[in-house]
Amino acid sequence: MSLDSLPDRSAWRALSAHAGSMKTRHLRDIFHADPDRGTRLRLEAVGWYFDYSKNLVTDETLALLLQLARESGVAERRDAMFAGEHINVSEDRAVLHVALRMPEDTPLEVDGVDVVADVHRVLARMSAFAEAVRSGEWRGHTGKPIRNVVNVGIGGSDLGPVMAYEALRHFAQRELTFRFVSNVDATDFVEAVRDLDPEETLFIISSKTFGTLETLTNATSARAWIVDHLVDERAVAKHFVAVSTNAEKVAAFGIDVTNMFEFWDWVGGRYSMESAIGLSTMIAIGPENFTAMLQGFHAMDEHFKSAPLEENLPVLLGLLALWNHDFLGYPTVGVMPYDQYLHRLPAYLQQLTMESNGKHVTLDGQHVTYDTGPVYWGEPGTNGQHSFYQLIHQGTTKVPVDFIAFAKSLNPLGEHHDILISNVFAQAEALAFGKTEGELRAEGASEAVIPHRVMEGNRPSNVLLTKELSPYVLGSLVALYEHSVFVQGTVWGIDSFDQWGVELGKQLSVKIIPELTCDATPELDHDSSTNTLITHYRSLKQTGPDHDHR
Ligand code: G6Q
Repeated sequence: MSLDSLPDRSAWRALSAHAGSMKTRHLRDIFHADPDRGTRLRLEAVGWYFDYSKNLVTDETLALLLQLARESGVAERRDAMFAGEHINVSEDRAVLHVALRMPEDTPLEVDGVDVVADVHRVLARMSAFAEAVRSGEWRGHTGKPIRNVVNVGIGGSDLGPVMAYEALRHFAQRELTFRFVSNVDATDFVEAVRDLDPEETLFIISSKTFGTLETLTNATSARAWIVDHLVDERAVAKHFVAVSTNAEKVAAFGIDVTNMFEFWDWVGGRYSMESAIGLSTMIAIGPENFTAMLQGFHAMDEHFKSAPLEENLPVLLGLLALWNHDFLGYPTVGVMPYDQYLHRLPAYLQQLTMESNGKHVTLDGQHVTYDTGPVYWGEPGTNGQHSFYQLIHQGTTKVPVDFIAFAKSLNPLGEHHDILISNVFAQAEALAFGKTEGELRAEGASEAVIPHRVMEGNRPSNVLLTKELSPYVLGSLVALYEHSVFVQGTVWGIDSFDQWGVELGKQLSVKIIPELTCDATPELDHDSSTNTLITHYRSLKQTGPDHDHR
């Protein structure tokens, strides 16, 4: 399908003109003129209730956005992804995280291989291993059962596992302790293991490439920690497993490849939490719950694949984000889960959205002439309300917010849950409708304070509501955001599946590492700022401990 460049598509041009008039309108008036929109601009799919009526959109806006999706070939590219075509063009790879959650009886041949059969072969090995650890059958080197599981990985090999563990803690085997080490800062490793018994500790070294400096540095320290305490190199066999695509490097590191769980180059790091990268999740919640999570992912995949665009949850979520960013000019999106278990979801979504769509060239290498990926950020509610929500309500930057909420608490306790959820509805209401001078006066507010208390409103939000957090629901939620990222990336015509932007920093740090050792005297040939920083660092390193600052 050949496409016009984005700014030349008729829907894009129409939306640009339409945005001019929408910017002069207020959600108060839009609701006044269309009082039933709250019952109309909503969608129920895969157990989710999606209220998008508090966006600055009309039926015309929505029709134009859907036309834009059609003119941008969203459905065609989606089908190409599901068929295993190499839609990651800059790396010439298929993009098949959807295959990770396909049922066993749905073969999918890609480049001559049934990838679904491979997925289920690895899932079966993961299940057997997870059960062995959970039951105590897998013993450490000295014969003690494993009580602590430490995932060592970074980026996509960390954020998914830690987010999923935290999200699904309620379903976890509580006798086991889980830790996640990602940062090359030794503090991360030292603090993670300081109260653990090495005899009862299993490390999962998670790295797609098995070449990531941070992970290999932490893994080397972990191996030294085990070998030093257990005083036997052979202990590695019982205390280390690997998750990777690279068997050679796993073996070179000293982990027996029979203790390696594989995945494939068609799984992007940030799209890998339900692959073998989710081994820690499976050990925590058990294979049955892990399967339920995969089913949740798959249900959203099927919905994305088959629902008409106008009733398609990821399509609408993606198009609304694009409308807010490209046409209304809002630079960020706040994601606020009103559930403590989801406290790492914003960090996870930051990577998913920003590493995927933070790109300035199109698939054919042209510099874009429009804005791509917005900044995603957030915190769980209600904590954020007592810090940065001030700016969201009265600041000069508008922040569209995705509120995520559950009708039932996993920890019902007194009035807590109704209080929590009342805040979701109240915040969305306040953002949209604000508070006028007239309302304040009627309440008897003093004239001097009225300007400070006026809430302009007209700030868009979505509410995603479902019954209860579960492995299935988490899977469907993550798949929803994955596909909404896909929709936006497709309209922008960018490669949402590569990440060249993180490479340069990695290369430069490798050059600088030897320059930081104090006795090294290599000629520094960076810019004057970097040279001076390195020199100053070296001299600070040589000074004694500064007790006054402790
Ligand atoms: C994700 C990125 C990146 C990656 C990490 C870890 O999409 O590619 O975050 O996951 O750099 O890479 P390894 O798993 O290869 O160690």
